Amino acid sequence: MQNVRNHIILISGASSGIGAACAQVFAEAGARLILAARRRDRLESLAAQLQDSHSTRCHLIPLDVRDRAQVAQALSQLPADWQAIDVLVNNAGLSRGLDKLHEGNLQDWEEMIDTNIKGLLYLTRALVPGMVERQRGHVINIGSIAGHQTYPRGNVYCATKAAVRAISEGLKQDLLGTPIRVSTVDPGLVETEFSEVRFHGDRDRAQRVYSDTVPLQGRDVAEVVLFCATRPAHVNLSEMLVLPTAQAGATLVHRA
Ligand code: NDP
Ligand code: 8X3
Repeated sequence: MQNVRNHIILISGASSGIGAACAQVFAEAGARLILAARRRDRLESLAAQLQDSHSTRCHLIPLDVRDRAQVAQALSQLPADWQAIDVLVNNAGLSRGLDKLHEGNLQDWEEMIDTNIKGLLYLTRALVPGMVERQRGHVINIGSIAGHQTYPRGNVYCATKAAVRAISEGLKQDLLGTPIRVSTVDPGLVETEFSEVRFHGDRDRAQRVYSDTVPLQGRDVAEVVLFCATRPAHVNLSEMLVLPTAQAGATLVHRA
């Protein structure tokens, strides 16, 4: 098992859900954290809580991953002792809407494509060269079961997660011969702010997604991410599909 104590972990989308849970489990393992998301106040309170509970050193980069210039600037301005990033957890992402493709909202599409695909690419492009130079690093992309199975009205969201799979595969091929690892962790139903964001703030509709069943919690996924990062250097957990026991497919969820 590899120890991640004092390793530098950059987590995008750390202000909520799976990303915040990743911050928690890596803090418990003694890592240093670079926390990225748009909501600065959320990052600040998470960092304060982790500092109090685990003496975790955190560096915050409030940013919108869709903004290519902002990403490049934030990463190029990292203090010297935060530059040697060991693990990039590409987690920032969202779904917007659940509509038939021919009735879809173009703004929703752009937001998903720009965040889930382009944002992930910007961070990866900015950070992997340093990993190659240092001959050390791990990229862990948060995909989804939606990247394996397209479901009705999921169209564009599912396409973005299929893209995450393809990008992970391509990056793995391009890094072959280096010690850099690339993993994808692909969850099923996880109870986070995901559905509230998908349904543009409709909390009742969001709650129904998780009702009468037992979904995953952010921490369940975060523990798998930590497990990937702590395997011995010659072991790469290439693809991890993580479902609740009550889920057998993208749309096959047991409800009591
Ligand atoms: P949450 O909505 O709880 O968290 C999403 C995170 O992404 C937030 O921290 C949000 O921060 C961040 N984010 C969104 N857009 C941007 C942006 N433009 N720039 C920077 N950060 C951004 O949802 P989850 O934790 O569930 O989602 C995390 C990942 O897991 C996503 O990639 C999602 O697709 C994936 N996933 C989720 C599943 C689920 O059922 N919940 C299942 C499978 C995969 P902020 O708003 O502060 O910027
Ligand atoms: C999130 C899971 O099934 O809502 O990626 O698409 S699902």
